[in-house]
Formats: sequence, C-alpha cells, structure tokens
Amino acid sequence: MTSFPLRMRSQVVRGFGRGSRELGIPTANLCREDIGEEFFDGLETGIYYGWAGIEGTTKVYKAAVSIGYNPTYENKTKTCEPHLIADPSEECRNKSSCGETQMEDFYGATLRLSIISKIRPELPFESVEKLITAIKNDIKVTEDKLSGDDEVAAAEKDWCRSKK
Ligand code: ADP
Ligand code: RBF
Ligand code: MG
Repeated sequence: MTSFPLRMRSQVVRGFGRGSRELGIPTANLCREDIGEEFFDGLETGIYYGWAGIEGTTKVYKAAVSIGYNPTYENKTKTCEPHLIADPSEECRNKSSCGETQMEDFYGATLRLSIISKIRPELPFESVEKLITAIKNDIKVTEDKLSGDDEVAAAEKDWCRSKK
C-alpha cells in the first residue's frame, strides 16, 4: 500500500496532445524512468490531488492528478499526469477551451509533484463532455481540499519549491 504524501520528480514528456486539444485540460505527463520504474508500477490507479512546482521557478500550484490508463480512451500504457491549477487571480486560470488553466508549454522542465490524497477511481466515460464535467469537479475538490493551512501543506509546498 502506498502512503501519503507521495513525492515524485520527473521531466515533463510528450503524450498524445489530447489533454489540451480535445478536453481543454492540459496535463504534464511524467516519465516512468525518472520517477523510478518499480515505484511507478506500484502506484495505484486513480484520481488524486496534491501540490506541484516546476524546478527553476518559485510558484507552487494545486494539482489534480490522473494515474492510470485513461479508460475512456483505453490506453495501453499507464500515465501519471498532473493538471496544474493556477490561482483564480492569474490570467491563465480560465484560458483553456473549457475554462481551466492553460499556461505556456513547459515540456522538458523538471516537475516536482507531492500527492496528498485520492479523490476517486478512474472511470470510463461515455462521452468527452461527461469526462470534462468529472474533471472540472475534481479540480473543485482539489481547490477545496487544499484551501486550508497545515503543517503537511507547508512542508510539501516547500519541497515543491526547492531547486535541485
Ligand atoms: P501531452 O499529451 O503532450 O501531455 P497535453 O495536451 O496534455 O499534451 O498538454 C500538456 C502540456 O501543456 C504540458 O506538458 C505543459 O507543457 C503544458 N501545460 C500548459 N498548461 C498546463 C497546465 N495547467 N497543467 C499541465 N500542463 C500544462
Ligand atoms: N480519464 C479517464 O478515462 N477517466 C477518468 O476518470 C479521468 N479522470 C481524470 C481526472 C483528472 C483530474 C485528470 C487531469 C485527467 C483525468 N483523466 C481521466 C485523463 C484524461 O483522459 C487524460 O488526461 C487525457 O486523455 C489526456 O491524456
Ligand atoms: Mg498530458
């Protein structure tokens, strides 16, 4: 069994490009080899929330994270993909096609992710619209669950901010 918080560090790699283009929910795809193959394979599939930071920058974002096979699309390989949620005061917060966070690309950057807890299992949806509705709700849950201040949050945000 995995215990939280779950920290990982990885380069951001390319996926199918579907997150932004088809859903309006860009996800930074992490790399199995960087995370550690055994650790990665042991991750329980599901939808999670946590904190994320891009090394070399100072901002820390809330993140809604998908780990698994995207059953709506029946992927053959497992992915770990956080969607970074900008603060509502930031201009990029509502820029995506479905009104979520769309930032400049950061492919090749090193991302730090600290997963705090699970939201739900990943599910096969019968339409893209229903998948988008579910993800938008996950984003709300993430923002809500991470709205308070506590010691774990402070420590994980610090870790996400630290440089290599
Ligand atoms: P891919 O299939 O290559 O992962 P996506 O359509 O999911 O493509 O887009 C992901 C890329 O978009 C990320 O790697 C990152 O460079 C960029 N990006 C922009 N905004 C965000 C965001 N809010 N969260 C995650 N990635 C983002
Ligand atoms: N894909 C699914 O097939 N089922 C899901 O329940 C699901 N939930 C997601 C929740 C969040 C917060 C995010 C960011 C992604 C989710 N995805 C899910 C993954 C989505 O299909 C994937 O990011 C895109 O297909 C682009 O790779
Ligand atoms: Mg992606």
